[in-house]
Amino acid sequence: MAFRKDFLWGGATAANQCEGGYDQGGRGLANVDLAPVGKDRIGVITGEQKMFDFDDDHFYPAKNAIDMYHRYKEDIALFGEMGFKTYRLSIAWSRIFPKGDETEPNEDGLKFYEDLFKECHKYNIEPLVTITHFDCPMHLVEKYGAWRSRELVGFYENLCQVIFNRYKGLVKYWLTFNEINMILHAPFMGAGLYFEPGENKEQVKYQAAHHELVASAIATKIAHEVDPENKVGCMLAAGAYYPYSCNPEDVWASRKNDRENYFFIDVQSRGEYPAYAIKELERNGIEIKMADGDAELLKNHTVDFISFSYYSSRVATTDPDLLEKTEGNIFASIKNPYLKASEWGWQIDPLGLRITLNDLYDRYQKPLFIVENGLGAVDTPDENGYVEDDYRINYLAEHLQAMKDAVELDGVDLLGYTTWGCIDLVSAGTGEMKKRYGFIYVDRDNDGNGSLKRSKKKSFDWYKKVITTNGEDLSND
Ligand code: P53
Repeated sequence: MAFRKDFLWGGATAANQCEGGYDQGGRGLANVDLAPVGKDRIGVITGEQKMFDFDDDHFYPAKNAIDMYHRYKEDIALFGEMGFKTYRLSIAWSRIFPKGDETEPNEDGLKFYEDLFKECHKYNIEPLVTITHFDCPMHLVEKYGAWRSRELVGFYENLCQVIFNRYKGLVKYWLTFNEINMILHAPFMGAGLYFEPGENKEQVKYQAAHHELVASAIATKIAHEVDPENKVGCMLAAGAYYPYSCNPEDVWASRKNDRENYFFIDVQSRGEYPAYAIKELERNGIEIKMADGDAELLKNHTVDFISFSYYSSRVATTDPDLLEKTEGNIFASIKNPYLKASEWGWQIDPLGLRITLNDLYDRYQKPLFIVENGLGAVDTPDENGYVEDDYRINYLAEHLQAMKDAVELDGVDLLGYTTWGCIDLVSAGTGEMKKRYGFIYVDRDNDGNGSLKRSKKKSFDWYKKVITTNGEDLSND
């Protein structure tokens, strides 16, 4: 058998993309609530366009999302029916601390997740909890400039103290920051960073990243103190870069691009700034202010495992004629002529998953966890809400085969696999509902219309079989 007996099969979601209930239970407003659908989304999530409150000209899909806030019991029952061993979800920071800088947490918010975790355990589902999946309370954005301020480290520490203590015995797998490298690509969505005109963005981003890295080390420290059973992981938006050609310039370009992302994990896993990053920051005139004790924190509290999302590989070149960008993804990459792409232009590369698993395992020698993978596609349900999503089954089966090869043939140590958006939810990149990843269809459209009714797709039973056979049977019949 390729996979360990206790392999953690499951699915993944994020609070702001599924919960809704944005003003319920005392929840405060967060950056992620303020990303509208449509042409202004990119400006907002990249921190170029200021959107600190709702206005009447935009539709904000995260406000209500798929209303999991009220429907989580039904949804978790369906995950249980599929045989999930784990369910990855995130805590909305502003449910626990509505403003972010309070000393006392909001009991309603704490209770909500406690009930939710208990519901998971009813079905023997182990929660895998992302402490922050892109969200930052708006009060922290407005008063402190979000992660650019050192004070965020302390507020995040408070959050961790509270949740580790409260959920002791209910949760043991934690991720500190979702796709921590997203801060470089979508700084407002990823870290609440909005830039004033003329600001040195690189300086701001890397200082904020330093604060997150220190906060991540502190979280790891506290998690281990509160419960030695706790396992803490970092989380990378992964996908190896390929050189477009064997021109050494292209090879070098791909290495440099990989390092831009690995930088974060190098710190979280090896415990110090890597030499190449120190040099590069210096060359670019970026100065990171470190507080006393930061180096020790980073060194002494590295992560237990490495988790990552994988949707696609990427391509790098220095040839300006080839710089025709792929669409639909904020990770710019040129087109790979050997690959097909999804309806949103994301290139499909199962072998790239095996390559990425090997790269990460070679580099860190720690257990890995694939916490996002999947196909965003347009689904057409019949009158009962049933979708024959063979395209999704094929995508997943090919990626699972590649993952199996990495474990069986290459010896990669893999803890588990959670598909992205196991139930249809709001897209982070585009804000659309139409870009669906789920085994469970949700009746809602891009404008927020629909009954929110849940129904099983063809892939629902397929994934159930995959889990029952511990990944031995990937066939679609
Ligand atoms: P969507 C790209 C753009 C935005 C978020 O993305 C991304 C990525 C891919 O690396 O990251 C993750 O919804 C993220 C999820 C997100 C998922 O990719 O644009 O952790 O929140 O939904 C898929 O199709």
